[in-house]
Amino acid sequence: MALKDIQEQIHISVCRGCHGGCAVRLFVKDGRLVKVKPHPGSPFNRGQMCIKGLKITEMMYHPDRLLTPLKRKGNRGSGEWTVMDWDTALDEIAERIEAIRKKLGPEAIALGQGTGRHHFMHVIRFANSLGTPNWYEPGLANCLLPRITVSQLTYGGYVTADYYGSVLPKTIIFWGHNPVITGPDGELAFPVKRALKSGSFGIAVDPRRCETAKRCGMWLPIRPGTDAALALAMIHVIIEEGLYDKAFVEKWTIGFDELKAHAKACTPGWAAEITWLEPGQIVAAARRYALDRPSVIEWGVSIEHTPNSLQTVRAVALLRGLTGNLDVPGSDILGMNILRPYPTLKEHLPRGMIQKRIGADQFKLLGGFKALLPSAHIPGVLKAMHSGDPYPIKGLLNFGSNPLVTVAGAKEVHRALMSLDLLVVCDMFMTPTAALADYVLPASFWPEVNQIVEMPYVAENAVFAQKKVVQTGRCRQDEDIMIDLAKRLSLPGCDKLFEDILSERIAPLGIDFTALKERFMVFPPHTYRKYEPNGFRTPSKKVELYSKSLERMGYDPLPVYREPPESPVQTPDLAREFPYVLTTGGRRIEYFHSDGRQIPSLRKKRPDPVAEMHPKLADRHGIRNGDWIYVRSPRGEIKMKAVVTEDIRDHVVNIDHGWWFPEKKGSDFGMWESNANLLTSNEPPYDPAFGTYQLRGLLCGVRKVDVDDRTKKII
Ligand SMILES: Nc1nc2c(c(=O)[nH]1)N[C@H]1C(S)=C(S)[C@@H](COP(=O)(O)OP(=O)(O)OC[C@H]3O[C@@H](n4cnc5c(=O)[nH]c(N)nc54)[C@H](O)[C@@H]3O)O[C@H]1N2
Ligand SMILES: Nc1nc2c(c(=O)[nH]1)N[C@H]1C(S)=C(S)[C@@H](COP(=O)(O)OP(=O)(O)OC[C@H]3O[C@@H](n4cnc5c(=O)[nH]c(N)nc54)[C@H](O)[C@@H]3O)O[C@H]1N2
Ligand code: SF4
Ligand SMILES: [Mo]
Repeated sequence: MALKDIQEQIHISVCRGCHGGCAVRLFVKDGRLVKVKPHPGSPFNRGQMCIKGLKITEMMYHPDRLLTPLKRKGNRGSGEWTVMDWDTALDEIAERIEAIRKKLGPEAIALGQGTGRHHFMHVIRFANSLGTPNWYEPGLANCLLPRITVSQLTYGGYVTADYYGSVLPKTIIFWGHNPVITGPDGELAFPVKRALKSGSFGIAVDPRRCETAKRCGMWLPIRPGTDAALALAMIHVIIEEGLYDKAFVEKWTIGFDELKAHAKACTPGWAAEITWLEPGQIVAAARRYALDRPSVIEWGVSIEHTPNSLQTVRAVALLRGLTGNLDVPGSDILGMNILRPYPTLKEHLPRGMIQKRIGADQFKLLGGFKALLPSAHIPGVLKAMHSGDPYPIKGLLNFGSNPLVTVAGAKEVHRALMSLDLLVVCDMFMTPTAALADYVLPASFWPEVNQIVEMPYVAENAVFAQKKVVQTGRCRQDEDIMIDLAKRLSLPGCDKLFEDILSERIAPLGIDFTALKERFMVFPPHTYRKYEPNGFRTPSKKVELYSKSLERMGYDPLPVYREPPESPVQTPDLAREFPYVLTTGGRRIEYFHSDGRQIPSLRKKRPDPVAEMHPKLADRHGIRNGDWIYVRSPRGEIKMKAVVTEDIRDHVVNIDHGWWFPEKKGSDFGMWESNANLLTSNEPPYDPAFGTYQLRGLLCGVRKVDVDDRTKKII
């Protein structure tokens, strides 16, 4: 052993700087993480990492990191805090939860959380054991749930791209998805880059020529919010030109004739007018996907950020079924689901409470009995907080989310949080949301956490051990905090050891968590064509091109295009004042949503909130690259830095989301200046099944910031 290794301990673990999955080596010296390097032994990151993971020591040991529980001293949001020990903080929080529960019932306490963090399932467990149906995540209605649910309804399981076998995809459609930057949902940027380098042909459906599109052979610069029309036209071409897989369709699908009749009118000419694409581009993309097989569709969150999310995702999903690009080598493959489900204690949530879940009766696939992961509808929860309708919600326990910045309609979110009796926020840093809390609890970063990590996310083809190797201050892992709170409230399941929960999940692999930590990764060989012996796991045992389940729930059984509720076509009067199409939130490599703005090396790379526009659009307003501008929508106006680029189609403006300014401590952290969610709305219309609100394909205008305007507070 080298001398260096004696001084430094090296642990193999997994990064969770995004949804996660990169195998890492953590170098620990004197109880401190001194360095992180990629571990070469994983096919998912192939010995590479992104900048967010590599900067973890800078994040963990940042001077602003929360290290101890805090209690509010002055008025809500005054920024005055008392330092507390854990026992006192949790005793007091438990008492206040109990008081609300006694007075108004458990449903008056909501649980909030952020996107796919390690503690995601435990929040649901805590909510169920507390007896409240009202937990939520700002993704779900707007992120991944539509893709998972539609996959389940259409092919009986979630699908991900097959980059790990001996056959690579020949064609990859990146549909509103930029995995070279985002690598979400389990597959990481690295295998995508390798496939494109090794000859896979990429087709990017994206209003921007994003980082992934730049590596593709074809770019379809679509008008935001119109993806369902494109997918329907591709279905039309594939059927009318006879490009579908006839044997597969015959044997393994239902509803082909209905789909054929339905898509008859959805010609490339019809879709071209809606999507601002050329008919020839649509035909070429459809032919390539259907003929140059195996093919995959890498679908992203953009197709879900519309109030037509169910039908948009369904339209895209059907392309796989028509062409037989399902569970064969190099195609989109069905997950192996090698783990047992997380014990969410749903049996402890009384039936009456399920019915009381906010939004459950209206959004059946978000919160109803048929929902895969039933959760509450955020706009409804906000309303219950500030108006007491349909019943009061007076407490919010928020683990790892920054809703003031990440939920649509930031002003309403603020109003709702200000009307709470109890707000508990658990985070690593003081955020705009945490600043309004009664109690702020310090959370652990991923090298301080024990968990198991499924790859790909949801599909569970492989499992890794994430290990706690260091401890900072009094920070604690979210699950441990919830377990301690559950004990104080004597909730069901509170005596269960966390490690036993993890061990039970991996029991089907014949090992426990301790053994997994030693082995680090289990990645069984993939079984292709899992449907062959017993059919697909749908009611008909086939791919459901026509969905009777949706029909029974009152939703369209065949996909339909709906014009975005606010658009140059739908609201032409509004479009005179707000002439451009706005899309928000395309991800950046340096940041995860609203995280990371206080990390100097990341901020240096991306110092300002950005609005991208085409030179023609910029010229119309005298805007030059690097100018500060205002972007306005019918809801408000925010300040952004203009990036003028040919890599976006004319008439579209793309803005960053997640912006606040940790350095502006005394003034709401500048959250009213450049927050994209001041331009969005959480008002109806919503997707009828998921309750999705619109984050892409809104209307906006732009103007240059005048010199004397530059320091003005906008609202
Ligand atoms: N306009 C617009 N809005 C959007 C989007 C968009 O594209 N446009 N995207 C939407 C989508 S898809 C999503 S998923 C949401 C994401 O919304 P959020 O999940 O609310 O986003 P984050 O900014 O990541 O908030 C996470 C907070 O949790 C903290 N945190 C990180 N890890 C942990 C942890 O392990 N424990 C604890 N306790 N805290 C932690 C971070 O410091 C940060 O303050 O945003 C949505 N909002
Ligand atoms: N670095 C980093 N990685 C992340 C995240 C992060 O914040 N930072 N967030 C994570 C989360 S929660 C999520 S949901 C994923 C999202 O990751 P992706 O699914 O890749 O989504 P985005 O990057 O938001 O958008 C992808 C592309 O869609 C384009 N686009 C915008 N509007 C439309 C539209 O209407 N139609 C089409 N076809 N394209 C459109 C954008 O220009 C962008 O290039 O990323 C995850 N990974
Ligand atoms: S891609 Fe995600 S898991 Fe990999 S290093 Fe970056 S943040 Fe970590
Ligand atoms: Mo997300």
